[in-house]
Amino acid sequence: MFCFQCSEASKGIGCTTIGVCGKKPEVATLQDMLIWVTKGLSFWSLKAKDLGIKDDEANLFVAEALFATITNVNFSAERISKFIDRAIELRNRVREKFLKTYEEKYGKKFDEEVPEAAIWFENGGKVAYLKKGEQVGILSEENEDVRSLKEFLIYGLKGIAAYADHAYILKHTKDEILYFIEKGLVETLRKDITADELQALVLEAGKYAVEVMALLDQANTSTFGHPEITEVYTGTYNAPAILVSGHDLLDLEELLKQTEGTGIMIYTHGEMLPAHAYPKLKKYKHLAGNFGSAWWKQTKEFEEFGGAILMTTNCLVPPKDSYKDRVFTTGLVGFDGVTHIPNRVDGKPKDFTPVIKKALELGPIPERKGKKIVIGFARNQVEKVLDSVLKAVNEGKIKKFFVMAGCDGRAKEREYYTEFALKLPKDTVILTAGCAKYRYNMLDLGDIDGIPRVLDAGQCNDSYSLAVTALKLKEILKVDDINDLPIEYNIAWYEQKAVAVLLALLYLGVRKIKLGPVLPAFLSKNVLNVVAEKFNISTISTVEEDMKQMLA
Ligand code: SF4
Ligand code: SF3
Repeated sequence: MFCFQCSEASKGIGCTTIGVCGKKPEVATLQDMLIWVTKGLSFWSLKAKDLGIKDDEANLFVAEALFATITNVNFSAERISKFIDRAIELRNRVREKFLKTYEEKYGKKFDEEVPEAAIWFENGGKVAYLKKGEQVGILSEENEDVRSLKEFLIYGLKGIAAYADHAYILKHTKDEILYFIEKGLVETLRKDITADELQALVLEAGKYAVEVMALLDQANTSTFGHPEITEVYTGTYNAPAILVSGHDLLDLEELLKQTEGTGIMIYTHGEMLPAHAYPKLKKYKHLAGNFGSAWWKQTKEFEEFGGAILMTTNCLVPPKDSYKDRVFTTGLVGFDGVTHIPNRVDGKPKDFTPVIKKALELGPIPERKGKKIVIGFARNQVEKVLDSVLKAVNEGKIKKFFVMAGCDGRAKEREYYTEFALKLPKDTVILTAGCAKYRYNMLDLGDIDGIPRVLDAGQCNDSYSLAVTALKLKEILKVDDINDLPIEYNIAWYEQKAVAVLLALLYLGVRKIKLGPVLPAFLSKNVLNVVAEKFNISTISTVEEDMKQMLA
């Protein structure tokens, strides 16, 4: 195996024997294979599009397949193997439709050369996939810089795909986004593609990252209402309980409906925390609070929790045997030996009965005292308090904003973010989104004239909200360049959704971003130089040094 898609890539180079995340070589190889056949499917989808043929199921599947390969989503060899079966099935379906229409239209058979990924097939299922997967992985591209750019593009596409899938689940789609994902994938099959062409595609991915986050924002807010400033309790009550993690708000809503009146309390974990701020979700009295913190602490926190646990998306850590039987996966998440809640059929809600039964069987969890934290500062809510924010800026009470969005992770270096937040002068405000917030959201950093010093916009995709806020400030303060605003960017990344968020910020013209805790292993030296020079991106050093620089 060779994988270097996340910030934990072994030795800063790549995981080769087993993933630091726990991904086994077999799964890594099958994921490589899945990406490859998905490129083949995308090839025919784009060809078909040129002839006016559209296969919505196939286009969406491309996004789902990419999402399934994001770090900490799916560790199941069986499930990934089934995804490959399906990719080949859909690929052949779209191909046949195309070939038939082509012949009808031109009166001759289609005879252009096609990439191997578009036609490969061998009997043998998983065994054959593993054999082929060995040949089509990341290292099959020999040129280091081209490889770097191809993977940079694919990781951006993975993030875009995940957000597109989230939006789709809430019935919001945009064909252009799905077709761009396919275009990007197909381009990476080209042996003759130049670094310049790839660079242009990486930047174009930023445009679609903005679009998809806007689409998801629209999907979330039109379905669940605009997030409101909300106090969330972080303790637990003495009652049966289910802890819900991941990013899928519809899963949470359906579970809330199905547990009403059962006496079960529902808690959020990790990236599900922002759910408490949505009017249509917070109305459920048994959405009782937030338990624990960021994803990487789940081996400790899931064990302690005592109730049933539902993982709706990333980040799943391979569960320990001590609590594995209380964990359930759904959507694209998978782990062999963990019960999976199947997808919706015919528009009917998912059936969470096994999770509910488990929670009741486990009985009441212990009562624990917790503090309250304030969330819900997405764009709409910020707009409402913008006058007081501007007043504080004009009176010099707020000197600077620090966007500290992104991911959290287990690396020791990430203690930097807690220290950074603690040491920031009292006249600064942190704007956050994503699970990076758990490094400082319980610190009691106080407020400035009633404006909390940590404004939490929501999940990682709600970084879009932060960008909208920045653009709004640019307009009000009549500033020509977004980089002239008193905003500094200190972004933490872990997985590929954060790559999409980064590309979105670059597309919006944000420069001088600090990216940590480490620079991506997938950026070759040359590519890194170009990125650093063009966008003025650098990595973090010490808290003191960075703060001095950013406050100057
Ligand atoms: Fe390693 Fe990250 Fe890939 Fe997991 S996802 S195998 S930790 S690089
Ligand atoms: Fe966190 Fe996985 Fe990235 Fe949505 S839950 S931000 S790491």
